[in-house]
Amino acid sequence: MERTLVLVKPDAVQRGLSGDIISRLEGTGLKLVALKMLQMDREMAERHYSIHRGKPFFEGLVQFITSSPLVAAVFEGPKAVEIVRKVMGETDPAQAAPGTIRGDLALGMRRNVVHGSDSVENSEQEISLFFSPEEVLSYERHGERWIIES
Ligand code: IDP
Ligand code: MG
Repeated sequence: MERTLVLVKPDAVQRGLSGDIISRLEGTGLKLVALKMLQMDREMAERHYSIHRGKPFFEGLVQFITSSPLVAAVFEGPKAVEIVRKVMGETDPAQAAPGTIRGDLALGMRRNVVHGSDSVENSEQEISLFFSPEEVLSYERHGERWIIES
């Protein structure tokens, strides 16, 4: 089953929006299979955002993401990557549709409250940076057949 990494970024934790963001994603029917709070260090941030190394916003991004604790989560389900990206909205909150997390809760490009993996290939690598295999749980959910079509 497809899995994706979600980060509730430091701005959202500081603003008390962690529960709202996790709740919006749970509401889709995707299954929450891992959750923790941590503060990223520079090495971890540079690894997580390695594809952006050399871009003008890279340094500011690393400083921001390491500035305060964040919440990391893994969601699982069919098309998990695509669905989380859709609920998050566009990277620039000014372009993000109303009803999306960024459209409703953010104003600025850097302080855009949430991260979600952008592809299935990247998601597995991103998950392994934040969680050991034992921390990503496998469990039966009550009422699964009302959520996932067979
Ligand atoms: P994504 O988070 O929607 O996948 P990416 O292009 O992967 O967007 O960029 C990673 C993060 O870097 C964004 O979420 C945002 O916080 C930050 N970022 C991207 N572009 C800019 C920019 O032009 N200025 C400032 N920050 C940016
Ligand atoms: Mg990205």
